[in-house]
Amino acid sequence: IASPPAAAQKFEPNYDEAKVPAYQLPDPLVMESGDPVTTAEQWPARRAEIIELFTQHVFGRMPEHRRVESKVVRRDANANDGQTVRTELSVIVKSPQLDPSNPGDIEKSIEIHVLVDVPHSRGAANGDAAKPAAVPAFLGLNFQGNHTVTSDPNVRITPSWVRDRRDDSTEGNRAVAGGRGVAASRWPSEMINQRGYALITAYYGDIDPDTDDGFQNGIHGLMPEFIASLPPEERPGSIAGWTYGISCILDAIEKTPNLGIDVSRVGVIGHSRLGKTALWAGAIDPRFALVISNDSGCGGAALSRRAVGETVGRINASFPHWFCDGFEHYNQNENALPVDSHELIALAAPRPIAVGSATDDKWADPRGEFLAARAASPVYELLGLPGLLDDEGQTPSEPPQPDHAYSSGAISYHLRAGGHDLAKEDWQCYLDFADRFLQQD
Ligand code: GTR
Repeated sequence: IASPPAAAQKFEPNYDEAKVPAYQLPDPLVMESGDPVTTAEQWPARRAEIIELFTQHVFGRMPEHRRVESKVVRRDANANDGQTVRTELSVIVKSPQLDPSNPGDIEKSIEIHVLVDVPHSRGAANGDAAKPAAVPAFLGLNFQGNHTVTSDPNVRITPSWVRDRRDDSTEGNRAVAGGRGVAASRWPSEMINQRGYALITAYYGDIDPDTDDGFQNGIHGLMPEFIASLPPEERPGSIAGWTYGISCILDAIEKTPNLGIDVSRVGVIGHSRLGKTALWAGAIDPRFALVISNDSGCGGAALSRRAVGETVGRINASFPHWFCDGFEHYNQNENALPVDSHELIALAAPRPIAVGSATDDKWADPRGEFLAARAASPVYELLGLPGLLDDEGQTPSEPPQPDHAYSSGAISYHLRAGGHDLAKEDWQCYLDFADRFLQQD
């Protein structure tokens, strides 16, 4: 079902709770066959079903296989005034499958540049003979290039396509030096390092350009045969592509010696469309020890069935390349969707997950994100862990007050006062939550 073009559609977002349609959420603890899931042993089979449903109906399918090479291109042991060991990696992602019987098959590759900031005093990357213990890390894609997360003049400027921002940070669709540091507030690497964590970040456009290019470029361009072999509705969108890239980055981190990162303690984080991406990455890549969704909204942590703010129909009209075409069946038809966002959150179980919203970010439906986080709790409880708990250790009936987190369970939810952003206050919540699970001392 194709939606009318965005311009032809007059969209009035609903923000009135009284007008939220009646809905029933799919039960994460009932198999597609109707059989209930009552023991922890039965969860993996249900989990696999939910992953398959999100693959077919929301994000599309990517290959299981990845081929990744990684090389250190720069190391600076004195970044952030000596507090940080900064490493830049060149990560080459190759076509996942070549047909050896077809000599015409040409191997293609893309390059993702990865910035790795490890606290100087902690990581093995400082070359300390005593080899201090490797640190846990946060891995997140950024929106404008690694050179925008820090004012360090040595960080490479991405040569990939960027959105023309019509300011000093871009010239047409090219990133330029004027953008250095413009996104630093979203990536407070000094603060993250001071708390004993590394930061791993890469530009999402190095993986797949955020334009509707018919999937000729970026990661999809590496695998035309694979994509052509899929049912058209399951062809992967950009979110699936960015997610695949995130797993490739973790492969590269695993392969690179002496980075000073403990790969068994890496959390995946993302904001907005990259928050949707972080949720899906955490769901399908079990190596992530923590999952963080910041203001991810529609197609992310917000319940689609509420249709508050941005809706499935609206997001598919504005961003037709983000999801698979199968998702369009649910335009103005959210109740027919066989999954909803509480199940995307529950796919992290038993690993901890944090969902962050902001009071003024109504478009992303903060209340819908809270309700989804809460509705993921039964899966955690089945696995013997507390889900979302309020300050009294009870299931909360209402979201927390602004600038307060409900974070004593394995699901954390906080509501920052302010607008759509990944702010220092959000990081403080995520760092506090991560301390409970990822720090060993
Ligand atoms: C908006 C979009 C949201 C969110 C946001 C972002 O335009 O409607 O779903 O993803 O972009 O990524 O900043």
